[in-house]
Amino acid sequence: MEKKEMKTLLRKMLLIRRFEEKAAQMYGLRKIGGFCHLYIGQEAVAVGAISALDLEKDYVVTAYRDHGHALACGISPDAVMAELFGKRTGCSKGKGGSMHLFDAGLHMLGGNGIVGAHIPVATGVGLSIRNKNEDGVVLCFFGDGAIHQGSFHESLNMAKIWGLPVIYICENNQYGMGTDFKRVSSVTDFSVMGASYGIAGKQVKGMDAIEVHETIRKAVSSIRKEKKPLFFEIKTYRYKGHSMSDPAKYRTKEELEEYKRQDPILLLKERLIEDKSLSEEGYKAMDGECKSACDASVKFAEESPKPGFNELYTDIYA
Ligand SMILES: Cc1ncc(C[n+]2csc(CCOP(=O)(O)OP(=O)(O)O)c2C)c(N)n1
Ligand SMILES: [Mg+2]
Repeated sequence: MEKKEMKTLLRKMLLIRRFEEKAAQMYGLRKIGGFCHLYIGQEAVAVGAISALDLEKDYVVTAYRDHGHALACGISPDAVMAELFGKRTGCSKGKGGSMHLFDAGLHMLGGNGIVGAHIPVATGVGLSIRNKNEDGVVLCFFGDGAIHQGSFHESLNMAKIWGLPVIYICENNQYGMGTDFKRVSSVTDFSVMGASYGIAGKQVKGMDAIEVHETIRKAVSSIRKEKKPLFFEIKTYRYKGHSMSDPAKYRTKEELEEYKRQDPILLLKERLIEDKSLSEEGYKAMDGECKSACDASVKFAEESPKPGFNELYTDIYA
């Protein structure tokens, strides 16, 4: 990968990190209602994978921990923050909130609150691509808690028999709401989970944005030719609780510190500094720009209008 591309990955991860810190602060100030699941620690997964797509023709579908995926798809920090604030200028017109970020134009098809329920939706997008004879690929992200849902297994079977261009990505951050995945899974190596459907799987180091990017880039180009689903377990870790109301007492401080030492932003920053593609000052400037963009997104959200009452009856699917 070229140095310029590596810097782009670093910048995107930093933007997500600073955005999430700001969102946490705004949640504490009660500017954000409802649920709010932060992505801090997992940035390399969304950034590495989504940067391997061509969003003119490819699609992203994800679960409720979706701020990082939305930003990685190119939804602006303004539109995401305004959505968290429930404002009319939000990417879902302020009617979706944190778990339902969406932008059809940017091919980011949500943001879904029900564990595992979006896996068949992503499979359906794959079917649509196949039926229209298009060239796109769907990235479907879900958690280690979702992999035991029937929807995952039914989807993989259909994707295989119909030859659908879907890459299923389990972001294994080691926990469901508070349960260690090893306590609730018959296997601890999820990469074997596609085997009974004839779908190849692989474990990927999710703290390394470049490794994630290279893996998904190769997968995308193979799917464009071969039209068959693939499955990856990307090992990652969330630094914060499951949602804002979780003090995360089910894990040790030592475990958390161990993962922070492999922080995806730190790793890539050090790599770029080591080979002299980035200076400490250059990094600080990049960080400053990301912080300013997130500060500006708060101002934008604060100043934006709330949806009007007439909005109660628009965009209703019935
Ligand atoms: C069908 C369903 N059951 C239960 C819940 C409540 N719930 C919300 S998140 C969650 C844990 C999911 O964990 P995982 O898939 O690992 O995702 P992560 O939060 O780690 O990103 C549960 C049980 C839900 N939203 N939907
Ligand atoms: Mg999880």
